[in-house]
Amino acid sequence: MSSRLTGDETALWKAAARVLDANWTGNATAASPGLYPHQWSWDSAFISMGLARHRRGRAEAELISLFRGQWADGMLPHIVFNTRLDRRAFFPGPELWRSDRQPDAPRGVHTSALTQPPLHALSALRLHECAADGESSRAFLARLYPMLTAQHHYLARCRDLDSSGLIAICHPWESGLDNSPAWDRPLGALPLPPSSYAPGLRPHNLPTGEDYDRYVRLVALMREAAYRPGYLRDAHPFAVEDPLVNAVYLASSHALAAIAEIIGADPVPHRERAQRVHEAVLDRLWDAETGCFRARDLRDDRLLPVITAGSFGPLLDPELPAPIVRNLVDLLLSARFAGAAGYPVPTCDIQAPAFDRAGYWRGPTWISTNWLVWYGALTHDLPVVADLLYGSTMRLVRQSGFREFFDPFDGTGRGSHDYAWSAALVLDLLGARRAPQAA
Ligand code: 9WN
Repeated sequence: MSSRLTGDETALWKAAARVLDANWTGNATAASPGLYPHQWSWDSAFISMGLARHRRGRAEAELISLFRGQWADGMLPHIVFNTRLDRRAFFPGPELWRSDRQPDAPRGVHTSALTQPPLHALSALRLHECAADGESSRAFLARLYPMLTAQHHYLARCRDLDSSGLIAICHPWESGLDNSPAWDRPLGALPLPPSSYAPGLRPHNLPTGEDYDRYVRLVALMREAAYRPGYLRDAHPFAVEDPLVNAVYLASSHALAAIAEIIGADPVPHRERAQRVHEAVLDRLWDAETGCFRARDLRDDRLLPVITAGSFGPLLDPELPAPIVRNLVDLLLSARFAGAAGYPVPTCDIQAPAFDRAGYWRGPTWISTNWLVWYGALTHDLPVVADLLYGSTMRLVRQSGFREFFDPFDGTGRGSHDYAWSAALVLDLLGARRAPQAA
């Protein structure tokens, strides 16, 4: 901790550190002790950035532990199950995925068979940027680099379903923004499964009922096809190119290039990939008519109608043209997002019919999406926007604690308590504030 933190910031720092300490399981961090007791992929990327400011060794262990779950084809699963817990500790547990029957899945650990936004290279680079011991940090990057490269190869080889350069998600859970209204149209087009899958024990606030049945049905379809890339490309009913997922992929490709330079590997293929994604995001996901990015449904090749916080994802692209950056900032500050919310950024356009202030990813503010927009604002040297995000995020946790998500109008905390990424990203924000060069 630094003397440059105010007394109140020091109290916040200690409270956030306590959450991360309490959620530590020995080799990784439970996303939330009661609700999500296992290790989630993009959670770990966020969490390790907070751990890097608090307990450096654990930040590295967190990522290494996650990559234990990586499949032989490079796929990094969205859940790595804690084998010490009861198999029924979380639904859907290992029995839905049956990774143990897949030849590519690792032995000795159960995983899901979906992936999540590939934030990990960006996170590894951030760990390096705030490391005190440069040499040991370089050694860590050298150890992680082949795993990160394999993850990116998998995405380029198996998830660029239309050879456009963009990667597709094949399940709403892969977006990280599970029940975002952006997915309503492709999800609604799926026939309802004959019987209900979702157990009655899903906690209040989470997506339930028909949506949940469709989520599980999509997994069952993938599992029946043995998660084959050819099936995902040609037949799977849900295939969407999302601006946030692709922007994270792009930013991580730049980070991989930087990591390659640090450890003496070849950065060029990563730079070329980033350039390709940059062009394809503009070409395929920018809707000039409405001045924002939207997800594209590959099954009917149309842009999806709802504008969400994911539309701001491309701010993570350092090459985003200035007029588009201005458009996004105008939209962000308008009454559709920050302009009409006391506690921005709502995850869905407030003026959209699907907006729901309490509905998980259908309106509430989340610390992760705030952090991504904050980081994007810094990428484009927009200090006023970055300060808005910083202030709003601090106000949320000061008022309501490290909750899972928050009412965007009055800041009420919702979902689980002691949510790890909420605590971790507050540590990162505070850490960046006191050492601006690491921001
Ligand atoms: C489904 C763990 C995860 C996050 C997701 C968030 C939520 C799970 C769920 O929790 O998803 O994987 O049960 O709804 O939507 O972003 O990674 O924190």
